[in-house]
Amino acid sequence: MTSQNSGNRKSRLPEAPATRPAESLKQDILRHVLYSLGRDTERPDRQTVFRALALSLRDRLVEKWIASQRDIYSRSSKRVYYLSLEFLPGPFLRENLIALGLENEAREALTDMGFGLDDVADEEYEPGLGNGGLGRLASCYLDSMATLRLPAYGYGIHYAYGIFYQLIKEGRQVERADNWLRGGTHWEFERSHYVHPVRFYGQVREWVDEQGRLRHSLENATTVMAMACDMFIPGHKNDYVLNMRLWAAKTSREFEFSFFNTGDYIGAVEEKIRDENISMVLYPNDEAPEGKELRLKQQFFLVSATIQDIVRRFRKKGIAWDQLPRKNVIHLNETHPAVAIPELMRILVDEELLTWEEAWYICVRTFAYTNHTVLPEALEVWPEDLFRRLLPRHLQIIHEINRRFLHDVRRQFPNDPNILGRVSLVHEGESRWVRMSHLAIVGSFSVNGVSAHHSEILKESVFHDFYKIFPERFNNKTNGITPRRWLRQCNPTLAWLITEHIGPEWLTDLAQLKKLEPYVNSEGFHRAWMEVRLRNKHKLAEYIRDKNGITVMPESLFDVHVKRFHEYKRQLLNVLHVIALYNRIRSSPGSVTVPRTYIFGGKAAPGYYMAKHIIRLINSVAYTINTDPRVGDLLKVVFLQNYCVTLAERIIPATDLSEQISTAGMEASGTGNMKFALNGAITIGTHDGANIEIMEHVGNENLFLFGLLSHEVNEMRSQGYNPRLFYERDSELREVLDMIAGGFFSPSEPHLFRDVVESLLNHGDRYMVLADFRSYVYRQQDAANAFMDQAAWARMSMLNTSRMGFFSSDRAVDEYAKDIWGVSGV
Ligand code: 73E
Repeated sequence: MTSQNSGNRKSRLPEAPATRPAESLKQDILRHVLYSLGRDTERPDRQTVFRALALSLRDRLVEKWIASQRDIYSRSSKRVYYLSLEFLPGPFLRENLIALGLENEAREALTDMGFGLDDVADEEYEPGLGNGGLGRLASCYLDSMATLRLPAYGYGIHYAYGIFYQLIKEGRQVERADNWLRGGTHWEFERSHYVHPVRFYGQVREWVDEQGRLRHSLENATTVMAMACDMFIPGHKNDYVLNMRLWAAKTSREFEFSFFNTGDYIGAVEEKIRDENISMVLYPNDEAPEGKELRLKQQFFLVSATIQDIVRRFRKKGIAWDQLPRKNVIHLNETHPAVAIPELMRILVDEELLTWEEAWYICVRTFAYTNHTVLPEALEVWPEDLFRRLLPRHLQIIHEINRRFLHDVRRQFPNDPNILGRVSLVHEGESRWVRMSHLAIVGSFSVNGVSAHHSEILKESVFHDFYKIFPERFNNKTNGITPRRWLRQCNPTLAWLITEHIGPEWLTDLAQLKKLEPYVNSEGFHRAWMEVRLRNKHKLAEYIRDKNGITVMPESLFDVHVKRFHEYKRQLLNVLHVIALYNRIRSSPGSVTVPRTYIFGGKAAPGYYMAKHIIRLINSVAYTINTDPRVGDLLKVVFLQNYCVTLAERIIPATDLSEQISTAGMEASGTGNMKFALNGAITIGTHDGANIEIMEHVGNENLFLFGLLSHEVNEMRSQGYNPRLFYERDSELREVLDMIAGGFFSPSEPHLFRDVVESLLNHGDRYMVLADFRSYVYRQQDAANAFMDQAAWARMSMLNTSRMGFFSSDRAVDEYAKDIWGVSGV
């Protein structure tokens, strides 16, 4: 560790003025315009003002962070380390202003300088350091950990390029690099002297030391340095601030004096670039890992640097190693950081010279693991050869963990020899694979799923053997979302209306929303509620007109399907229904009475052919429908490009109907479903993930569930599902599929979408789109009928919001803290 001496711990923080009103904030902004950004204070542009405001807030955050750290330190609290390959924080400005209670001051200060807060906030470019739900969940949880004052740290990777920027060109997804750092880093501190070495490759040397102990060390390793970049996450108006530490890769050679003196200058620079590639780019694959060597390097890079940080803090305490689990818990967000388990073993056994048993005792009490998906293709495995080459010592340790584990299993299940192959950490077939989920389960004291339904599936099928071996480890923690960002910040007028009626406590105690229920029968509240919603829809309509050049009616039913593109999320089912509606309008005008605006958004992994093809189909269908004069205002289809947190914040408050239509049993939880319902949208969804719990809370009569249940999906599959039968029996469905296959939506390339239809009719329809089509169409009709009665719809909308209290990430994190982590607020 080459960190600078942090100075006398007792030194005092600079005195802050007792209050920091708008004037003081304005002075800070101007000071940063001049001294940090080197611009004329007379004529700063909007971007400069945004950056100066961000820097002024960072000043306040860092003061509070230091004070919070001192608190944790002086109480010697147990710490939570949340390890995630992804974080998706979204834009920080408004969030930080709200948390610091400085929104009005900022507005005033900026007005004084001739700027509007909204315009300045629009200057922010969000860090897209995650793919979707998993990364966004990590960020919601940090927000809640800060609000609950937990002694917690987020650890991740400082990717130079986040999730790609999506353009739609001629109906197709085109990816552009997301250079989120181009405007500078105003929220973070880059700690260029705060680095840890990370060592890959090389060979394991076995030797016997003077005490006769067998020792292991790594020789000829390649070393890369991990540099800390810190971003601050404030709690809601509680003066408490957490740190999200993201590691950036730096060449180790710069730290070696001789590096640039070897004569081969260009070669030296090339090596530098190769080393720094590790944190260059986020893998854009959601739920289908690419299995590339660089990805495994990224995982180990995060893990090694983080464990060094944890161990460094623990060593300072000067207490015995067996106290590690009493003072720390390391949470693994999915299996992506699971190599932390052999890494901690390696440090304890190889470096600290604990016995295997001592070290293992510590490990299994330190780690906890959350599983987020049961899709077979998403369960992470690595070729053993690759592991051996990149992390030779870790593979040895995994083998030893496995040997001992299988030994115990054999004793526990003497009559079931097949169980050994099923639970082994290494899959043995033609080729050998390390199974990361098995490693994570065996090495953790807690394994949780992310909704009640998903956690049951883990116990009953995916990890059933492990559940028999370690029943006490399995538990459920239903996901949650932060009400600060997903109501207060993204929907300020609705938030204001709520606060006006029930006070502001809901912001940190979302169950308080229940207090809205008495108002659902008040006409005045009804009106105000629907006015706010309509205003939000007007704003989104303006955005759509600006971006897509399409005019949509704010009074129409806004039916929204935004999320990553994946076949199991069934955007295709939605579009089949859109086409069916289109056909009804054409064949019997007057049969469709509720005008609808369909809004789609989401990215497809760049290598996921079918997902990209479905995006193209949606855009082609949109073009056909939007330009058909027979349709008029009855139906509009819009694809908004580059769905991201910023865009979600615009869309969600303007949504009437929220599409959550995954094949039952496939969406572990979903969190978008919660964001929509919290903002008063009604869900149309399947019996899947957290939809089921949303139904239990808001009431069956306040959402539209349809489709097969997950056990029915399984039964239908095992009995030999025949999608053709549905095609043959259902003439409306048949017409839709024939149009797509026949080139109706791609007249210049009639065969363009044939393989979409093939995947349904001839390749088994893995996601049961055809099996659920009819019940979806019926339920959509119910939704349209309900929308015609605006008073009844308003009631449903209000009841959704008022009953969503359970889905706060504060509740979820509190459960993690009590049931898994054993920590409480400082
Ligand atoms: O159901 C969502 C869940 O709400 C699930 O698909 C998602 O996690 C959300 C938060 O719990 C998820 N993402 C991934 N696995 N599950 C994933 C896998 C590999 C790479 C990136 C993301």
